[in-house]
Amino acid sequence: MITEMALDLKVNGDRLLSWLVDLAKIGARDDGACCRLALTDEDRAGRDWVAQRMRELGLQVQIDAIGNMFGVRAGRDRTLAPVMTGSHIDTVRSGGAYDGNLGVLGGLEVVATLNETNLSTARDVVVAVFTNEEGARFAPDMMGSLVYVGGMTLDEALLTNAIDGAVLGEELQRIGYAGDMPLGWYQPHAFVELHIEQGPVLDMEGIRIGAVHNLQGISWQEVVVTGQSNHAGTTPMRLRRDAGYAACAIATFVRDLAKDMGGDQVATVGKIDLKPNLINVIASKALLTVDLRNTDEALLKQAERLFSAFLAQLREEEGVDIQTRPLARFEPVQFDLTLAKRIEDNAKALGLSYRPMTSGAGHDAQMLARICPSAMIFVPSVDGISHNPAEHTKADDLVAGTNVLLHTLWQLSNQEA
Ligand code: HGY
Ligand code: MN
Ligand code: MN
Repeated sequence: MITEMALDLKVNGDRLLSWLVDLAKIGARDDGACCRLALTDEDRAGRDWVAQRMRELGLQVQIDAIGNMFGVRAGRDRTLAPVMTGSHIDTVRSGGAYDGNLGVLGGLEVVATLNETNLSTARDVVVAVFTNEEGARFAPDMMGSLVYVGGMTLDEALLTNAIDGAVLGEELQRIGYAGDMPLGWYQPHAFVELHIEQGPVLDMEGIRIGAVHNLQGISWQEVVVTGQSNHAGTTPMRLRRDAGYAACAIATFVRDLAKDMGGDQVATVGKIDLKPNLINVIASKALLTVDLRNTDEALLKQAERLFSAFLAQLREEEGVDIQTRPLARFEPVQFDLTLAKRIEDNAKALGLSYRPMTSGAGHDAQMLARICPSAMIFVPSVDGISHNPAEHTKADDLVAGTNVLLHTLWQLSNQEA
């Protein structure tokens, strides 16, 4: 086995790109989106496909109690903590071809390249597929990696209800991915996640690689407004208790809140369900979600306080009942700067432009950062679009990011204890 990697070693871009195309076909919809909501039959099919690629690469496939999958390439010294990479393959309903998939398939492409060049590593190299990163069906997001690092109990996760009423543990059993590997089995030496930026920065600046230094805080809430259904024609405006109006007032408030606060504050009402949802009936009930994010924890807390004060005022003014339920709450995360610098150095050595980045999106790396040095490699998203069938990253950039991953994982997996 060879133990020195030539700097000019590159991954097989054609293989990586064909894997991305093939995986995107699983859960493909007529509108061009890729839909593999967590623990659905499409997710199972995607998992089966990835597990087959892992086996073809000679990896030992392990699955833990929350369904996280691990492809393990043995190193020379198995007593050393492994180096881990990976991401997720579950998607939002309007998913693209690269969100999460690139991190998993890029990791497998690194393994394939190491195999082909007969390169051995001191440490095990593990490619992880974390369960339910998106949180779109079962909140919170990054659930599989959160449970993995001990941030959520397995029981709590298994009892989580989906937006469609399913129970997570039952779905995990149904698709056959309730594994027996103990949670947190691998305490990685380091974790590196390759991911598309999902924002406009790299694309606008014409920069190839983002070395992610930090990631913003996330606050998700479910809001249930209860008013009174009534006739849209006969009910005087002053007597209305309109849950539909209240939901729209909330969406408008959070938008104005983000604009007034400025800086990194963002706010989204992404889901609104009205009951009875009919043209001539004043809505009796509204179920909506609020997503607030900021890179600064104190400012995120301020946004939450202002939002809560607004709800109290709305209750009074509209005469409705408003209940809130936290769905996810993660503070901003600082990644390992030594590791981020290594990513920058590798991009430079490969002749790629690079810059330090903040991640606007949540990622599994933010959870792994709780147990080991972690960082991320970003590649550009064309026009900054993601969570949308138009999500696109140029082939050269997909391959470039995977080459940075190759050299970064190689160096880390040959670091002695
Ligand atoms: O919501 C997020 O930031 C991620 O896509 N789960
Ligand atoms: Mn993702
Ligand atoms: Mn996503």
